[in-house]
Amino acid sequence: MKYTDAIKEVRAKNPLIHCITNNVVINFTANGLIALGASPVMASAKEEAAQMVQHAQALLINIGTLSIADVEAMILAGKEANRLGIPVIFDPVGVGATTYRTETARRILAEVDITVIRGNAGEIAVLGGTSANIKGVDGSGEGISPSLVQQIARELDSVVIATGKIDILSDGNNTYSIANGHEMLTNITGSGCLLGAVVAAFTGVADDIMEACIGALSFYGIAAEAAAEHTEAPGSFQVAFLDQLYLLGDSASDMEQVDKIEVVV
Ligand code: ATP
Ligand code: TZP
Ligand code: MG
Ligand code: MG
Repeated sequence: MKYTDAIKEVRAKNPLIHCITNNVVINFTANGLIALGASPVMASAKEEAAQMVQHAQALLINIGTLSIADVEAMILAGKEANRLGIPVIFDPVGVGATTYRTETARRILAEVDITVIRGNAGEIAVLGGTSANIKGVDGSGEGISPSLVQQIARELDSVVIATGKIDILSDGNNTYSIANGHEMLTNITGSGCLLGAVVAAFTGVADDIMEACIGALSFYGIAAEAAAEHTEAPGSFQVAFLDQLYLLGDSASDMEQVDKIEVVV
């Protein structure tokens, strides 16, 4: 499947994405998934988190607002997703900012087989054992080298996506940069968190995980570029961005003419 067909596949199959995510972005994530053509469900009670996975095509684990109960649910759901063979996307929000976050991220990586890790460049650097400049849940805006992302993907045995002005993704062998996007995404909360959910939707319907990730990242960045054309402040940008997730991409040429995908390592 071509990466430009990935969005059509999402819209045709309307995958259910189980999101155990933070309480800042729950509503934005649900609306973003619906706009895209997927279906969200948020079920974070440990009593039902694993059972809900049985209905889903992908699982998102996001540690943005951690509690002990959430961590238990994340691990139970993650193990069930592994048993069923559905993709698990992990967003290590704020890893490195506190010991609890770092220990929890390591525990999840040890206990759950993660398909794709999506973090800002600083979070990915921390997971790779490098120190990074973390301010709360925000990265410093500094980039990360493609070869380091490739090395981290090998070490963690997952596809790794490090986002920022330029996104880098690697499965440990093939490494790409994607330069689509708009800096307005840094002026709204949850743009990284929603991207993790969008990656989950694309991987949930795909045969090839890397191709699904390339499709998700380029689609998301191009949607942001289109939204920024019509708006000049964060409130209206957020609404326009949801609209573009809904409107963009039924024609492959919408994306092919403007994508900025390169092989880098
Ligand atoms: P942070 O907490 O540092 O804001 P995040 O988890 O929100 O990080 P980002 O790295 O901001 O994640 O990535 C979210 C989306 O915003 C990605 O699609 C990324 O490509 C895009 N993005 C981030 N910074 C820029 C930028 N300066 N220019 C264009 N797009 C950007
Ligand atoms: N605090 C804890 S989680 C969160 C905040 C502000 C949302 C972070 O969203 P993103 O997508 O990483 O900007
Ligand atoms: Mg952000
Ligand atoms: Mg984030």
